[in-house]
Amino acid sequence: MKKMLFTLKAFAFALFISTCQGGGTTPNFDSIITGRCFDFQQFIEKRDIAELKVTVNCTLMLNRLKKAFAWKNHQCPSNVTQSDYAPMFDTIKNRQKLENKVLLWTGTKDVAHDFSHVNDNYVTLEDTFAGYIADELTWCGCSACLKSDGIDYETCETSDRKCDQSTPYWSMASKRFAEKAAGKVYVLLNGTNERNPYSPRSIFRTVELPAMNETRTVKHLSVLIISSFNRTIRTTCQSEVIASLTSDAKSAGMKVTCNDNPRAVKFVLCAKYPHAAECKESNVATKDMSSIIYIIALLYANMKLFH
Ligand code: N1C
Repeated sequence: MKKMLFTLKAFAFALFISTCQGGGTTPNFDSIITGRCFDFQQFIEKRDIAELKVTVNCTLMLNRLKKAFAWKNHQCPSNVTQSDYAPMFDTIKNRQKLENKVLLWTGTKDVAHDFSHVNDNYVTLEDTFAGYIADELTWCGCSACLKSDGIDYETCETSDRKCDQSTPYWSMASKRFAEKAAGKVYVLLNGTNERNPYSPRSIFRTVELPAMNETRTVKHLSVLIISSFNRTIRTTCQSEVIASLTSDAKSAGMKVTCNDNPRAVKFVLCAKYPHAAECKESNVATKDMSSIIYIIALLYANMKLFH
């Protein structure tokens, strides 16, 4: 019995350690950032979005990015701020406005990208230089680590996501992105998530909306609420939390419209999950639906190959 208890304790401890320890900086961080930097500038030519074109010195950009966090321990509160990343952002030469194209998201990253990848009329932060180079990467520094570059490849763990050394990067990138927005802006919210879809901690609420409030160049906020297939719907356009978002956006000078499960997004989801029950609904003419799904699936596959 004692032996069993000990084994159980050891297992629980191992589980605790493994869940506490986040991963360290993404291996080959330098090469990935440099490769993405050249890649973006080369291939953006093929996408018909002039506003996204940039001129960046990749070596200088990487050095400034690393200088923001290298040799600094990851801790809470964080010792890396947005102003540490400012010199890096200053290497990105592009100040063009994005008129009627900005697609913001919160808690809906994958769908937002599925959608923007098949339609050049929508641009997410990850379609811009700053979002593209850092997407899905982890990074942090250490003051006394074994590697001589001051970057921690073992763990980037902090007690709160807010303290991650990458958080000020995303805040700064999101702020600059929102400042470029003009005309109509779209925001994709998750209607099936148990978390508040308009979370007071989200970058959308704390950074992007205030940035648009400052510039006053956004005149219309189109709220799109999407539901993951086969999940309980918790938030709709009628929900209190959307009333609160509407009120904030109106104070920022925007007209607000809201759509539950917009067809355009649903078609993209159905291209990805053609067998989902939601894609077989009789309220969509089956023949029309299949041909649209087919076209979108082709587009989707092309874009995936291209990316
Ligand atoms: O905190 P969030 O969402 O509201 O941030 C999303 C919002 C989007 O509109 C983007 O423009 O902020 C921008 N953004 C990114 O593009 C991005 N890519 C990756 C913000 N964060 C981004 N990440 C990572 O996801 C980053 O680590 C950040 O902390 C999360 C935010 O996800 P969320 O809570 O769903």
